Amino acid sequence: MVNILLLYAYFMMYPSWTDSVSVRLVNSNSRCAGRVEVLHEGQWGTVCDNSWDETDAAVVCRELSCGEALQAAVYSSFGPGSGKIWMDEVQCKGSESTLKDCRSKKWGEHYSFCASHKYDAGVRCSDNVPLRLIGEKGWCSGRLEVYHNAVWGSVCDDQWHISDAQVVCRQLGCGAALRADGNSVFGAGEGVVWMNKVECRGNEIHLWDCPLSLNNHTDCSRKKLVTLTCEGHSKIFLKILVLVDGNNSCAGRVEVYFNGEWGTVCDDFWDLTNTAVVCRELGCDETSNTMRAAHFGPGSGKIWMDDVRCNGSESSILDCSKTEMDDHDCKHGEDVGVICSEQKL
Ligand SMILES: *[C@@H]1O[C@H](CO)[C@@H](O)[C@H](O)[C@H]1NC(C)=O
Ligand SMILES: *[C@@H]1O[C@H](CO)[C@@H](O)[C@H](O)[C@H]1NC(C)=O
Ligand SMILES: CC(=O)N[C@H]1CO[C@H](CO)[C@@H](O)[C@@H]1O
Repeated sequence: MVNILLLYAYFMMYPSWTDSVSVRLVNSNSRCAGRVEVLHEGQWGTVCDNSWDETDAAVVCRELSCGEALQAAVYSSFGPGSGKIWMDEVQCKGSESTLKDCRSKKWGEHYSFCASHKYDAGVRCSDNVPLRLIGEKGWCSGRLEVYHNAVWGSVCDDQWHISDAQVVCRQLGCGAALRADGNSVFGAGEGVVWMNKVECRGNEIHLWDCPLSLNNHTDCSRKKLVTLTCEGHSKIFLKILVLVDGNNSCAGRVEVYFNGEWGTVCDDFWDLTNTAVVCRELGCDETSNTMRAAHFGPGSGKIWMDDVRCNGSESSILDCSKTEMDDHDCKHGEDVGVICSEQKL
């Protein structure tokens, strides 16, 4: 009887549960971006960011009817949650209709370092930010693309100024603009050119609030595209695939984000100096070990980097000497991994 009463109280308190609302994005000014929270046993809880990637984010964006996934945010970039951490090691295949159907650790089970809520996962979907930067240094710098008529396109550089870049950087959550360049500094890419003559004052909330020309600008040369650099973070993470207790976010296969895709790094010429740069970039202990030959399991998709040779003073692995991105003679069996420390807290 007590159980039935509890159940009744439960449904009265959480009617949305019956509407199968099971995921939400919080702590941003949009319902299509934020920290991921899932509803389970009548309680909202967070998702720890181990293995969190674009495929997982895409499932969330689709579930919320928020368009495409632009970013799988890690390290509580939308602020730490509180209470339960319901999911960890989420590994969606991409076809799931709800995040709750994705493979993960058991509900409520997670690595111990997740308990601090320092590693809550987040998502940005395209319906929130119809902008993205395509470049080598991750999410916060590169060639600007805007999402219009369900197609991503570039922006022409007539009248492109730092005040315009300011608005883009802010809208992407990337802090202040450091540079606003034209002339396709980050490469010419391909596809349509949607925008030209952007004239922001700098304090607008959205790029689309600025005077601009939105059209299929076939007259703009691909050598005249807008690029910018914001002060935000670079994107690199370690993918943990080995589900053994005691492993942590400072150990795993190295994956880097480039051109809208996560990819691995080949172990040719990889040495401890490289490992130390990765560990420092991630804010992990620099006392480290290199794990060659896909010790953490082979990745899939792109192998972005090969013949990486860092001198140790680089602040990002992407600054180290290496082949051109995607130019390699490796197989995923050579994916490099690192172990930076026992635990990051
Ligand atoms: C832009 O215009 C060109 C030339 O008319 C056309 O081939 C292309 O399909 C158009 N692109 C889009 C996305 O409308
Ligand atoms: C290390 O490499 C970086 C990036 O290529 C370069 O800027 C720096 O001067 C190099 N430092 C040394 C000590 O060689
Ligand atoms: C792949 C890997 O390094 N796994 C380690 C995870 O942690 C356990 C226990 O601490 C080790 O035994 C594994 O080797």
